[in-house]
Amino acid sequence: AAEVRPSYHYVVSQDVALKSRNPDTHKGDYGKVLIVAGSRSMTGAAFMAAKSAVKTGSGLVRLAVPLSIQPVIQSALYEAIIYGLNEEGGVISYKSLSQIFELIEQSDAVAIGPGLTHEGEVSKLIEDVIRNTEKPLVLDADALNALVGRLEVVKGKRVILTPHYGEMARLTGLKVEDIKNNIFEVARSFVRRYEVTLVLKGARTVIATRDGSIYINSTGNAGMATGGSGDVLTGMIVSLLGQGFEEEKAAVYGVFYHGKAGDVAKKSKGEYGMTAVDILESIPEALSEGL
Ligand code: NPW
Ligand code: AMP
Ligand code: MG
Repeated sequence: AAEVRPSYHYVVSQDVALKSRNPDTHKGDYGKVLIVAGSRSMTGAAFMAAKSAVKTGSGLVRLAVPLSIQPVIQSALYEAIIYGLNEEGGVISYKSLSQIFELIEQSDAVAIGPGLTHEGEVSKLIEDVIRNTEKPLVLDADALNALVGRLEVVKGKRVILTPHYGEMARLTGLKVEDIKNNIFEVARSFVRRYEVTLVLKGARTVIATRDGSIYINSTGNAGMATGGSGDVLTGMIVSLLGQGFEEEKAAVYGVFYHGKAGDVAKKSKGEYGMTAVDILESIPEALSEGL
């Protein structure tokens, strides 16, 4: 095949303008998303991803977590429907596969990974979920760890991968330094090989799309270097996918507004004190500017 000429786009607010909602509308028009996340020690990752999807405008968010943590999430998150999955020791088990598929059937888009851990059967479970669905997927955190050495399963699927440099190093076998020094080339050759949408997260997040384009984000700040920040992004991107945005757009818009929410949070909390929850609480203001 002929080499696709690379094109670079620096993403600014005019590129990602949102339209106000059609007044004659109902929640069914804004997508049903499923988030599979969490484990006993990482309930927060599941909470933050799901709450972020709610705040990004999904019609309905379903969150599937290990059964034993369902009550604690339920008491903190009212807007989502929380499902308890088969588990062992606070980590989802392979037996949850059929439960997950039942939920996937009812969903427009699915995110998998935040806080799942890579213990026990998690990796095999995630691989089989990916293998057997055609729904648009966001794969983050432990779903990325599950893919190490078996990336072929995502090839050509409707998948967005959201690694930070550490996760990207694991996925590719490259060193973090080599990724940092060749961000565009690494991202583009990854996408060429696996035919997915790649969100390579960092201080300047870069999105590489199937058509050979590179999008460079312009929002965000160093206060976002805090635990849970990426889990918020995952919830935002899956929400946009569920609302009907194509993968490329969901990734580019999601990254832009995630950074913008971080910039809103910084105004009142500052770079030191702002938290991932502050970022998600700032999503509404970030999304509503200009509307
Ligand atoms: P170092 O040591 O910093 O130099 P991991 P994780 C390296 C959940 N969370 N950005 C880094 O190198 C997530 O959802 C739950 C980041 C280190 O060796 C996951 O399921 C929370 N890392 C799980 O925790 C809140 C970089 O990569 C390794 C890097 C683990 O996710 C927190 C870190 O990666 C968290 O979100 C870069 N630019 N460059 C909760 N409250 O429930 C190099 N690294 O081991 O995958 O750890 O990202 O924290
Ligand atoms: P994670 O490591 O998965 O929690 O993801 C961290 C998120 O915070 C990603 O979306 C990064 O792009 C963002 N982030 C981390 N550090 C910075 C920074 N220095 N400037 C802007 N964004 C950042
Ligand atoms: Mg992360």
